[in-house]
Amino acid sequence: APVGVFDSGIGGLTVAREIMRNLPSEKIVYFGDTARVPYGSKSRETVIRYSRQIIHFLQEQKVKAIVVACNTASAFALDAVRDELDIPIIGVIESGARIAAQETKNKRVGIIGTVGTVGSGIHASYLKELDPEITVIGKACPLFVPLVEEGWLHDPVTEEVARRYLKELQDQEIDTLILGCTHYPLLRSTIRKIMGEEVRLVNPAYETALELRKLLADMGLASDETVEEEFPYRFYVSDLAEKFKDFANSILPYNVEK
Ligand code: DGN
Repeated sequence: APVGVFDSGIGGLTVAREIMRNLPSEKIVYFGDTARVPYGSKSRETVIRYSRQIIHFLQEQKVKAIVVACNTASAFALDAVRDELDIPIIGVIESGARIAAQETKNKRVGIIGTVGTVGSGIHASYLKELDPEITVIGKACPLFVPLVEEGWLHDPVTEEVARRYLKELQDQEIDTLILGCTHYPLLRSTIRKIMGEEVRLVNPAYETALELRKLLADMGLASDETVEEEFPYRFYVSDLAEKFKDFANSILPYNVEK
């Protein structure tokens, strides 16, 4: 059976990409809610309702586990839906927080994400549970998502916007920064340039893929055959399939044809 992955739109492909790289035997059904993106500026209730609908769809596709690839949906909906399901479901917040707690030496961790994710304070609660001495400094960077979707990954305008947002964090002496939004790993080099080499950047997409691998192995759900189908990944979107396809082809190591 495939793994179900969903996101508010195209950003979750950064998570799907890490699953493809690190769990090459797993099939994936991906759902991107491109008709209703962004989730980052919506209320908790709305994000939970959308997430429930998508989970229902993925269950109809007979997935064996679900990855909530969207940080905002993980922040708002994961706890609400976990108990309603009889298959495992993981989000992108816990794994990122866990690695950040392990990595930080001075116990000052930054988190950047959407208004919803940063406002939820969920990273701070996980991190403080793991280590009460950790101080968490959050900063919402809402303009990053449209800049990435415009394809301006290495652009002076994006760098200028990033400098403005990250200025606050530069004064906070953080040694670890969580890229708490699906799109941000694509801005990694710009963020690194501004924050400097000393600040460890945590990519929750990668950490979540590793967590999924462990979860599937522990539950005896891992697929041990090499995927035989020519294209083991299926993508569904609620709108603008062409735009999705273009973005997918720009970041995935495969050609998505239809
Ligand atoms: N996928 C969302 C997230 O990771 O928070 C970003 C896009 C959005 O819905 N604003």
